Amino acid sequence: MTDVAIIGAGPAGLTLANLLQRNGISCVVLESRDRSHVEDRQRAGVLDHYGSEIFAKAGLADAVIAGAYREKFLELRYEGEPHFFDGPSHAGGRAGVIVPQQLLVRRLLTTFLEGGGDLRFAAKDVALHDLTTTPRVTYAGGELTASYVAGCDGFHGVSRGSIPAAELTTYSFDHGIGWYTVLAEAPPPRHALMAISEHGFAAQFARGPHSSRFYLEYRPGAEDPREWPDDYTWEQLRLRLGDPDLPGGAITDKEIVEMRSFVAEPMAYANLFLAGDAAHIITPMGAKGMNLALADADVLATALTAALRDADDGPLRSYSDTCLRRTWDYQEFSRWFTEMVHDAGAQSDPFRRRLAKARFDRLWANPKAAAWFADMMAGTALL
Ligand code: RFL
Repeated sequence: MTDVAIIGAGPAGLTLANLLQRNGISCVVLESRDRSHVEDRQRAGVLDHYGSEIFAKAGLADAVIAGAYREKFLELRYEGEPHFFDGPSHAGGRAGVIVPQQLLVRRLLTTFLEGGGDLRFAAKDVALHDLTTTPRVTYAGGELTASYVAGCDGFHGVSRGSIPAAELTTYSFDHGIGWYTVLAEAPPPRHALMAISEHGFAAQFARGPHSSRFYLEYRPGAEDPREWPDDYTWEQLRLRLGDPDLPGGAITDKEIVEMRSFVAEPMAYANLFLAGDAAHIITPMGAKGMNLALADADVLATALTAALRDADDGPLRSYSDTCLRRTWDYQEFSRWFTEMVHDAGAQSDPFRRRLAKARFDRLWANPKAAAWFADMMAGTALL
């Protein structure tokens, strides 16, 4: 018997496990993959200010975010013309830091295990039972009972599917946009760069001293960019970034990123609580996916601690509502940002193109609009 069975050792599950461990609440983490797979999975890169505060507040800043590089400027390039957005100065000094997700996961894993944590890798065929009484979790080769289960097993995990369909309302939205992303041996940009152009959206981010990750919007269904010759990719990047001299280089990885949003409501059923991608996914615009997962884990850790240590289940009962407020707020922000940078393309409706330009102009003309944008980028408390 343990206090909390945590399904999944991604950012949500590992953050929750560390926070519970620090609060003296027992937990067991069950992860279906092996350790090297979990540690090497590359995804998010930006920990927002609110996310780093979660670790600072728990006394985990040194263990988790030591040495992280602080982001200052975001370059938003409009038809080749640079505009530098100084987020921290608009948000009272609050800024995100660059922490690759695999580094965050590795550090959280190490900290949890060094603290005596129980994490079982390669736990296949996890199934949840008796969620309305004393939950039981079975997996290939084992079984455990727990007072509560935290479903942190991502979008394709088993936890969400363990909730009776009649108890769940789901919302899905396809943004009708595709992103083609390539990793290239090409010098990184000075600042994170997003380019708005009639030729389509493009972005460039540093991935080490000699490489860059590029993103290019494409039309799903009408074209498959994985078939584009690399020369064409570079030509498109030069056009969209408005930089005919952009140096090329070997392309070492090509992927498609889905621009999809999903929310499941409520994020709880009986003694099961969903956190992170298990409950919601969001487009990469605004870089909020991992940060939402961490924020859910923080709220859940506090609520489980109140229930188990102080016999107060009020915070657990409001867990779903608390997290859904932030989830929808970030979904709206991500959609707002998506429209601003994609609707400017020549394929867009002319009216929407003008709206996108007005949205962009407001950021530079109205300090309150800039402050709101910077605040959303830094992450909000919303409790
Ligand atoms: P994860 O990271 O998917 O972890 C879930 C864990 O659960 C395990 N699992 C199971 N374990 C036991 N039994 C089962 N049946 C299981 N099924 C699954 C999995 O192996 C895994 O270890 O979910 P979590 O913790 O909620 O974290 C969510 C974030 O990973 C996700 O939101 C972000 O990666 C999204 N995202 C980004 N977020 C950002 O904030 N900034 C970014 O720049 C950013 N870029 C990205 C992204 C996601 C991407 N992909 C591929 C989805 C870029 C990409 C390409």
